[in-house]
Amino acid sequence: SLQAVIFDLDGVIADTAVVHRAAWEQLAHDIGAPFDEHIAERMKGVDRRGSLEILLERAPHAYSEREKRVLEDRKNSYYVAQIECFGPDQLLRGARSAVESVRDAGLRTGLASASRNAPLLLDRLGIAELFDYVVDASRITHSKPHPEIFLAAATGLGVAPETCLGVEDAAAGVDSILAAGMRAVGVGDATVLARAEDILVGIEAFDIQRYISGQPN
Ligand code: B16
Ligand code: MG
Repeated sequence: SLQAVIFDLDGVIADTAVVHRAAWEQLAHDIGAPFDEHIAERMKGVDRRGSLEILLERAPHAYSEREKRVLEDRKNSYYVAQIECFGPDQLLRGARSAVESVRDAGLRTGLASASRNAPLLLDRLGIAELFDYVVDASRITHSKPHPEIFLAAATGLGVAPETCLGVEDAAAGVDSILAAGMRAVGVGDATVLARAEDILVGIEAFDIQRYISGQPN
């Protein structure tokens, strides 16, 4: 039976997917690399270096390891400048009550964000105390869609992966949840998240009772 729900952060709880995207788009502009919808979608849920590699696939020239680190830092500075002025208003509608409903149902709550800025963001949003366990992204070696981050969340919560439900807005994230042997709920575009057992238009539509009583479709 269901014991825990593990949430993604960017694009599920906080309205930051657009902020990451804008920061990458600015960096693309800086270095003269193309940027479009398809590239932005592929970057979702993927860690900082993985996202940079996607951007550099079509960059005008190759970059050394040292140069890549400079580019990552620059993107991060664009991102952090935006989230530093975040507050509870930047929670996606219904996010706080979704996490609270899981706790009220007697289940454990975890956070599996690839973002090394997650602790700062949780603090700014005022929801850090709602999670029983937050994965430290800096200790994860394989980016989503690898299952490592969701498995680390289950371990941290002290529950078996098959008793967990993961909630994600990115295709790479849904694949990571499924590869971890968990049930997956997608938030957002049904065509992108087709492999999830359930797809919600937004976290506002999250109803924990559906997953406690109902069997996967
Ligand atoms: P940072 P999530 C992911 O967070 C974002 O979706 C992705 O766009 C970002 O590149 C990644 O975190 C790393 O973020 O550069 O802040 O460490 O969706 O897993 O919560
Ligand atoms: Mg996300």
